[in-house]
Amino acid sequence: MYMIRLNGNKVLVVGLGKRTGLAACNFLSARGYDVTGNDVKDRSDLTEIVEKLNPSVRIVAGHQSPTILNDGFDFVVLSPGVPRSIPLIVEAQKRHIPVISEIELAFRFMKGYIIGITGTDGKSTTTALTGHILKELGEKTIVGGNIGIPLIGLVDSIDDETVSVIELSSFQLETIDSFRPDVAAILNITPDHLDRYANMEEYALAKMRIAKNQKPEDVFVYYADDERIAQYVAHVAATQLTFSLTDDRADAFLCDGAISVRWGGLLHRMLDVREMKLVGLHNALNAMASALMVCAILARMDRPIDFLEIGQCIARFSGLPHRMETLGEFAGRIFINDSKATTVGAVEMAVRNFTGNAVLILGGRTKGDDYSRLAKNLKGKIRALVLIGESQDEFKKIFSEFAPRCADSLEDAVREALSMSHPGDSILLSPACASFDMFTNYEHRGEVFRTIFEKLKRGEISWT
Ligand code: UMA
Repeated sequence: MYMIRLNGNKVLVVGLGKRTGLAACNFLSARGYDVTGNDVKDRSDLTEIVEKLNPSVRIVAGHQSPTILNDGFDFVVLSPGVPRSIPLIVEAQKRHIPVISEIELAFRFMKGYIIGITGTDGKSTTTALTGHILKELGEKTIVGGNIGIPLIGLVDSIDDETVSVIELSSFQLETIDSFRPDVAAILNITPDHLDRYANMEEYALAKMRIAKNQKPEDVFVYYADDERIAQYVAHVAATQLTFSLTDDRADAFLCDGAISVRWGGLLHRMLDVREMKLVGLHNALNAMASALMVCAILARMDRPIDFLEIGQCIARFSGLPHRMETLGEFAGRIFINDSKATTVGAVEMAVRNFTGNAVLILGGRTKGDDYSRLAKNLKGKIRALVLIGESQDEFKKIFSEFAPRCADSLEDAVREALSMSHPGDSILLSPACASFDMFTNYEHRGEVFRTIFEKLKRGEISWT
């Protein structure tokens, strides 16, 4: 396998975000590398990060001119939020300076076993669920990557027996080189990040990179009902395992309402989906993917597989915050926090079980998704629509048939939603957009929503 050599010790880390950039700089400088951190933001906007950086890290802030490279760097670590198309990175590539993601960097130092999970929707839940099962089975497990702590920040806690369960975004996969998971999964590929990718093919190919270094002894798990993934699997060298809602020839499927796995020539019933705390068919799919990944990694580790016990671990998993998270009831309305839903596909999934009894809070920073499709698919599902964020003008037109109301803040949006809803309805924050126009990230958006709900309950906010 061709592998970029990371010779030398002079490193440029591009993108000084709270997560990746900070962790990558500190990891490298602790190992004696000569590190420069760069960000397009001015230094005054990076105070919080600078305070946490190892003092030996040099900072170049406020611009991303290619001239930065004249300092002579041996390699570049690129944060996932920074596109490879910026002139600094284009120039680095022209000068044959290796450009890698923090995931690739971490991989060079990793031990133990690796499960890598990607997909447009459901990857955080599936990553957390897979980690939860392995932990409950008593395996030493870490969970991170695009969810929670960046992988580079976890490397020091990994040993030969650790299973690292890593959520991977397409952004992170763009600049892997030799990264090779023992078990990889692609859950689904639906339109997302089309502000970064020229088209769906480019986005899908970025996701497929998860399997590019896998060998036949590795395992690749994928959703057999997804036609887009099916187009690319012929090029995957790993042993392929499938999960499906419709095809009982898949390796995991629903058999009489039970998640069932074909393993070693036998069919094993794991659990009835009604035993799961996670609701919805999309979560049954996530659970099937997790079940296959757990079986595959246990087999790789020469551990026995107790199918019923894995089923019970799945049943006990109660999900993650900000993903169809029921906050509780106020004034007869159920508040649901689905702030993590930043794509059309995720919102379609969220409203699936509503029949006109939800008020949806939608909007934020758009990502080139097909919002007209969402407008069609919301029909009959929601009672009313409240728009937030910088997408308001665009969305007022696209969703005009719902006569949406606009709100300047999330608190105003909640007030509007309360006034448009009836007792028994749900108030659903499921924005279909990124949060960065109004919030630090989707977690922040979800926490603000939770705080508004709690203040309403305590009578600290009035809405009538
Ligand atoms: N920046 C530049 N130049 C640019 C663009 C950005 O310098 O052209 C700077 C920004 O000013 C900022 C920094 O880059 O200071 C931000 O870097 P980042 O966006 O990589 O942010 P991190 O905080 O390091 O978070 C990243 C992931 N962010 C993105 O991919 C956008 C986090 O995923 C991830 O959790 C974290 O690394 C740890 O691995 C978030 C996400 O939204 C949750 N992911 C997308 C998704 O899930 O769909 C891909």
